[in-house]
Amino acid sequence: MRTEQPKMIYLKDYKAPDYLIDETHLTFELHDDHTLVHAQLVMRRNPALGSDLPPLELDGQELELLSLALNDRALGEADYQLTDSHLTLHPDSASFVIDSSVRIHPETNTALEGLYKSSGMFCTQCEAEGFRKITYYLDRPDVMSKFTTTLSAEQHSYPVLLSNGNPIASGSEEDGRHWATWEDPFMKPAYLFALVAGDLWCVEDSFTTMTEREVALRIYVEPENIDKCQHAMDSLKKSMRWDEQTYGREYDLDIFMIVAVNDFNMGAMENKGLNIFNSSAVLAKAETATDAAHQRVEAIVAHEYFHNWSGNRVTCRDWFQLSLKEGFTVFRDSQFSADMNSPTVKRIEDVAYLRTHQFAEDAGPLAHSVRPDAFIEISNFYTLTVYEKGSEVVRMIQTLLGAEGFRKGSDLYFERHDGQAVTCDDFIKAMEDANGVDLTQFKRWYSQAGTPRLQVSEAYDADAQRYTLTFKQSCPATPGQTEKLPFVIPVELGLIGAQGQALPLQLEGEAAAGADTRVISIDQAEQQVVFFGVAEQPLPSLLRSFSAPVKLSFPYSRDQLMFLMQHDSDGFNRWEASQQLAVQVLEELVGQQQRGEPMVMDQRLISALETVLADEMLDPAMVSEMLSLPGEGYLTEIAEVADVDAIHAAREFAREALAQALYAPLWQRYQAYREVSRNSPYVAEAEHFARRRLQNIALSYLMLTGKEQVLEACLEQFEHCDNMTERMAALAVLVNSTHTEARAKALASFAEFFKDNALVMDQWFSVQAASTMPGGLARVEELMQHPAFNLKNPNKVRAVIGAFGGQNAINFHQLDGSGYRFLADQVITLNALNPQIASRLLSPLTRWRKYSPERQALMKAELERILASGELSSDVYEVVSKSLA
Ligand code: B3K
Ligand code: ZN
Repeated sequence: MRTEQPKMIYLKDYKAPDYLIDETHLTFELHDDHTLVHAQLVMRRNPALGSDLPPLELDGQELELLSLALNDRALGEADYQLTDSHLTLHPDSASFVIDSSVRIHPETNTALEGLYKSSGMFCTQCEAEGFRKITYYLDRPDVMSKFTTTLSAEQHSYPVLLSNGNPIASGSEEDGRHWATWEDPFMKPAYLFALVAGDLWCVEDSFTTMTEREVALRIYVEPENIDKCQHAMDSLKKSMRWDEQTYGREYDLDIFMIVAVNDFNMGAMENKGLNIFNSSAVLAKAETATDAAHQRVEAIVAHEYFHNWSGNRVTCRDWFQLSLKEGFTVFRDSQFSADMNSPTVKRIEDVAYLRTHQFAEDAGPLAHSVRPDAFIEISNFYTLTVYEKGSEVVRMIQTLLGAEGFRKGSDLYFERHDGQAVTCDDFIKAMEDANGVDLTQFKRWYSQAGTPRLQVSEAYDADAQRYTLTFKQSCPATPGQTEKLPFVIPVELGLIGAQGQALPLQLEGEAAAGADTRVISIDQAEQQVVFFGVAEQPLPSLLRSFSAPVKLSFPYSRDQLMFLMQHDSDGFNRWEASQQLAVQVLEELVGQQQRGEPMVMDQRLISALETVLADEMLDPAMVSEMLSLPGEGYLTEIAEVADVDAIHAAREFAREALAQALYAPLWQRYQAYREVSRNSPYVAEAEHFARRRLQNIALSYLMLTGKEQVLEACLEQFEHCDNMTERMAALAVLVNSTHTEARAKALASFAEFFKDNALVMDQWFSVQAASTMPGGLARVEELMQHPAFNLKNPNKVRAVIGAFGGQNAINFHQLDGSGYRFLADQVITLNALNPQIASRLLSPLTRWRKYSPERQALMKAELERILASGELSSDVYEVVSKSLA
């Protein structure tokens, strides 16, 4: 908890460290009621900064100092200064050794940062600033050290003892304890340190690298989960091969380990050689994990593995540079997932997520640039902007340089900076140097927050056969940034003729027509692009593959959007046309609802989706994406003032209208696919994911018709399927239906069968917490009384409270303010237990400016109540105070 006014930390104040730590030797004595940590730090004055000897200020929090020595000389209280965040001592030579012993209490650590216990095992989470809760240290990423770690624990309860690097020695003691020593040959910052001790089993495999080295692969889990590791292991091997083939990156240690833990604040952590994962991001098998969970496991395993180069071998100089490793690594994992599955579908999913969530962040009170310039609590900056927009920025570099140029740049980056802690500027410089280009203006993407708008208009001169597109870019003000300079916006585009054919493109200065899809770099506030030799009035296909994270507008008519859905050669833009058409139709319905008029659905959306559904050649994954109407979250984001009730009513009305009109083809698809699922074993691969996805979307539409045969089919699927994907989908539609009896029965039998599987119960919780049926808050409060609920477990908090606040707008935004009050109460409780989780839960309240004055007042009042509730963690304080500012 905060004892002083929280301080803002600025990028402009960055200073290199006064001292370096060449070697770090750690000894952990793990006990059930305390842990002793001894640290020996081999240090020296940073030679780059001079030869004087300024005071040495080590970071340390919640540590009980037991002893301290400088060069073997024990220090007394007069020799150092101790506060609750620092230990200051006074070196008397340029090279010296510090020995410290501290006592810590992992057994009562509910913040899940530093060393803590989860389901009886010891584990760590040090990024960003958790290592300072383990020992006194220079806890900053630009201090890199060679670590040796010895851990000892009681052998019976903790047979497995792990840390980073390679195991070099181990032994038993007479008192029933044992120990192991690990040595990591690579220099690393403290945030990549990890330790695990527990009663774990492991699945083993091996990987032969591109230079024929054997690497042992191990996934450690609690014994009852040993049957759920194969998918993660397969994903790991695919990732290792992919990174060799795509980026020329080889793994560097003799062993790579993943450990699954049940209590974890996020998805996973890339500690060197010893990745620690939320069990939800490792464990997957057909019977207990959905297709989406399988895909998430594959993506997170890949993401953490890819960090070994983008993050660990080349790390961040300071935390303002977080996107250097996170944006780049998200980009790398998205390329990987695209290659393993369908690139178009992966792009659609990423863009839908970005536009719903990151665009909202970028338009709200917590908007910040990809490289922020100030923060109070770094944990609050593991954001969609740093991760997802950061990935979009890297993607734009690739679009501008081409795949080959980008690879040259990444090769140079890894070669030039291996073993260093660097900045986003260093990344860009490598891209520039490898390609002989100047990215100075492009770098505004790192420093300017907010989502740029790109307005496009057209003019066709039939006589001159000239077609002109005019681009106007602007960017709204964000906190602390009123004036924005033009961005470099790569716009990938093509022109389409009346027969649906791609028109040849001839730009100014070109003697003849060239490729029929181009990347045009828009770098001025207003800019014209002229196409020559255009024989007919074209329809432009703009921002193909969503080539830049901007809000594009072009005055397409609904008929033109239907035309693009049919004829655009870019798969992403065919989907985009379907979404824009649906947005126009839904916005019209919202207006009718608000005016109290009867809602009347534009038949064109129905007939467009009918065509999609009738196309047997179309990838079922694409059909699914097109059939999925824009979510309430996205409709909220694009609305000036979001009318929660009207948006929900309009979208439900449209879904029902589609279900009625398309009943026959949906029913036919559903039955055919269910038949396939019934007669073939579950396979965790893209084409099977796609089939089940469409099957389940069809089922959710069909249920809206209330037909008896659909309910029967739903129950048949729920009871007789062999996998969680079909079971969960059937349960979800029952939970959101008016078949109260069937719903209660299904929920009860599901809980009875899966009561001992925490991850399955998380799904059971969240499907109910997200149910838009009336009475949501009462349901959520009841769920929190369920024996399987536990406020100290982040997965449970996310499944119940997170799902209610984030995915259940109609219940959360009840006009009596009860949803807001509930969420604020939970934040206040969690603030004391786990500040990072408390701060994340706040997110729906931070968006208060989006809603009607009535709701705004209620939401604001809850934020104010939190602020006044007592001693706040820096995490919660920062989010609440910035939201109210
Ligand atoms: N690097 C970690 C995130 C750590 C978050 C700390 N609050 C996971 C990842 O992005 O790979
Ligand atoms: Zn990451």
